Amino acid sequence: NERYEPQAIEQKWQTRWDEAGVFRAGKRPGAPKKYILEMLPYPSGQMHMGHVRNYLIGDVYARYFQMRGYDVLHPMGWDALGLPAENAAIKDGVHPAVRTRENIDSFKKEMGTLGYSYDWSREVNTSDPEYYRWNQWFFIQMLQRGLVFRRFSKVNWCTGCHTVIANEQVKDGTCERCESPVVDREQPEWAFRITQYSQALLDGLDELKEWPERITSMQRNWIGRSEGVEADFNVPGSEARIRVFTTRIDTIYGCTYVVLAPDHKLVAQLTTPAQRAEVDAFVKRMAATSKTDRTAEGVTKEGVFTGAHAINPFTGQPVPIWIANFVLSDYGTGAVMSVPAHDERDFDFARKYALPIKVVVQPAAGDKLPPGDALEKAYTEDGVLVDSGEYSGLPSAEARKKMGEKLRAEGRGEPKVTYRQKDWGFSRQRYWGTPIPIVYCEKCDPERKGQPVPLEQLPVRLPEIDTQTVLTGKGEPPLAKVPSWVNTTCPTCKGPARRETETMDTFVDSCWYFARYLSPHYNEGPFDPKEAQRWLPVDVYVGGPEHAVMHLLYFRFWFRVMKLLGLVPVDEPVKRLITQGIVNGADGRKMGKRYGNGVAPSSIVQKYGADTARTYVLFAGPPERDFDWSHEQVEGVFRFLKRVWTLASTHHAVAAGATHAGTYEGKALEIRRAAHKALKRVGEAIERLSFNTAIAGIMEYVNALYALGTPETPAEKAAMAEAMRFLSVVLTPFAPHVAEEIAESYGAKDFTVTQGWPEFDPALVVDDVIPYAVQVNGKLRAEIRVPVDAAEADVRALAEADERVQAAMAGKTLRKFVFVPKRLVNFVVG
Ligand code: ANZ
Ligand code: ZN
Repeated sequence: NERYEPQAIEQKWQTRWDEAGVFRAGKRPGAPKKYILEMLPYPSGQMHMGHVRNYLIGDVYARYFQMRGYDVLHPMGWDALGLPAENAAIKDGVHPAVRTRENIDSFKKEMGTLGYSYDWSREVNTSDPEYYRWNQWFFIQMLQRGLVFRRFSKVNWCTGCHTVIANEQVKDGTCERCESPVVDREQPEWAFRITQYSQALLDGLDELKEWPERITSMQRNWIGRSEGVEADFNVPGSEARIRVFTTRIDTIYGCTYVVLAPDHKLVAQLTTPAQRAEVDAFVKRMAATSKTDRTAEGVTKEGVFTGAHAINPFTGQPVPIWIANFVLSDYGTGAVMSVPAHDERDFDFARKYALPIKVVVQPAAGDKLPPGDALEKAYTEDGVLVDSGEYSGLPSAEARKKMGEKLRAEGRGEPKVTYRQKDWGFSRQRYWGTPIPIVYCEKCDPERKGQPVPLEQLPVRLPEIDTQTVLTGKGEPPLAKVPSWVNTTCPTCKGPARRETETMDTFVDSCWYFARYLSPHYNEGPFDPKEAQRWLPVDVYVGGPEHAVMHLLYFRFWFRVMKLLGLVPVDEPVKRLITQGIVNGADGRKMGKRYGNGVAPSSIVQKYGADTARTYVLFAGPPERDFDWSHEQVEGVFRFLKRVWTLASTHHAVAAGATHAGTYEGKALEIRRAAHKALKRVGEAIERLSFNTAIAGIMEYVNALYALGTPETPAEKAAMAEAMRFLSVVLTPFAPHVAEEIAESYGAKDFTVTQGWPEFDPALVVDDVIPYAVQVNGKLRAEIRVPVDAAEADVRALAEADERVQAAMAGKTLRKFVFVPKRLVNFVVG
């Protein structure tokens, strides 16, 4: 074929790959494995460029490693449960299952047109009861081990989605998904005790050498380990003791007041009659303000005095007890000792309410701080203690140690490590999720703790429903509106009982789906542990950086639970994480509905073909960086593939099948050198995740072959035949359809991924000529090309022979000659 017509070849190859099962995992049992994974999509109706890019990054590796001889697992599935389908159902009455099915079909069809190398025999759908059954199984295993519990707590209630959402989904007091206000609500909920793993999850980060530093440091901050001390302040004339958490016990002699969270349990008890009205009003106002609104940066610090005092355990002196908006009841102990001289927040607060400021730490060197009432701002660094009784003169760190030990010895406190991370509440009051496998029996379980559904009764399936009456977005949770489902029998007494009507957060589904791919139809457990031995951990995981502290932390937690259950052999699920950058529109803003700047992948595929779409998206920038869509560049890539096509077909008549037994010289050698260098350069760039330079390398290679012209001698023809085979090799990860066409026309008997990635010949890739910069008085005058191993004298002679250099030195005397091997020479003249 003379003309490049992608539409004529792409479908053909997609069908052939599919029929031959060329991307099935497990075909090479003796070979080393690679598990290449991309975050599974939520099947919305349409695939966008972000998806395309995400899957392409994985696809390059899947094809490349298969060519390198690995047994590659590259699966795909659907994160099919969740809010959007249910919210849509509330609007238009289409059952979420129906909509989800349609969406998956169209999404999958569209994926097909891009020629991704998936092993579809392992497809997983999280809304399949055979999948979520194992969510329920995990829940029960974790319940038995104390890793699931029911708590009564303050939750984030989204007023738009009518459900609880995670802290991570609240952005500036609104729901990340629907942008409705989020309010605090007290209610019982189920939670995973992820905090039991805080330290393990933190330590594990050190192992993750191939994760982006940005992601590991976000996880570190999120877990928020803090080393400090808990100390008790007694309240005279009361049994009450206020326990504070501080990272700066060394400053305790400077504590001039104590602050409790407005919802701290001692507030009511401690408040004096004179202060009650003011305190009650403040507490009430705070209760109606969400946590984010209370503590967001820029929110003014405010508080009220309770009228009570507490005794500083070191000085024995009383200090006033306040309550304030900035102290959180769910961090540390919900109470702080305030040291205005050494903490900025306490300083501002003390100034505002005229509370005393007392300096107790002086800088170890330099100017001394003035007395507290003359202080301009808090001194927050470590230093040497002053006015601190027997601790005066000690450096901060040493004082912290001594003071912590003393509190412990006296039973008035202890050193303590605190984590900012919270347990993961996963109850959702929605329909389209995994039913929580719990039943409540009034007789056997009067406290309503809940009893797990017996394992042999799993899965607890979602009931069939009348969509319009059940999915209304109002009133009780949807499942509570299905009496035939809610009413069941108690597993203990066989009497009447009620099912839990909450469903699980869909982040549960994405905690372990990658393991289900290993044995998607296994029914003796969530997956076959033998397969886990073979395939886990995942070698390369590709997804959006927005998952840094939810999915990527939750699934690390879950993996450790799976280890505990003996299901997986290692601690961490993923070796190398790649977080892809954003695809922006041509206007530089994130591509999508919001700005109406979307480019539909299908429009590009239809017009230019999948190979152009693929190659462009990978050429537009390094995978981890954002890029702006450029239509000119799409055209440019299309023209490049046309050039590739023309090159291959022009030489076909003379070169296909050509062989040569003798030596290669002159042009024949140049062709071979270009081919072997391309193989080396593209392979190395792929390994370094530099797909754009890999593609640039292919472009240069194609240019070099054009420049070398038509092969004439038998040696040149044979060299060109090899060059065309190599061209198909290096194109395979990016433009696999064109690659197959070329390979086939040059006599390949098998698919390019199966034929493999040949080793380059080291003798053919050495650069025997390198450039030298030639300077005169440090100023660049010329560039010369010199044999790599040329001696200093030879380089100098060549440089001196250059006309531009001679012109620059004319009439001057040489003072010095500088020679930097393989880089530059400099003539110093005067
Ligand atoms: C006294 C003190 C003196 C503090 C000083 C700091 C500087 P991280 O590092 O984030 O753990 N704190 C403790 N519990 C709190 C709560 N529930 N709400 C708001 N603030 C709380 O921070 C620990 C510090 O944050 C603690 O150390 C406490 O203030 C405050 F010169 O105690 B510090
Ligand atoms: Zn019972």
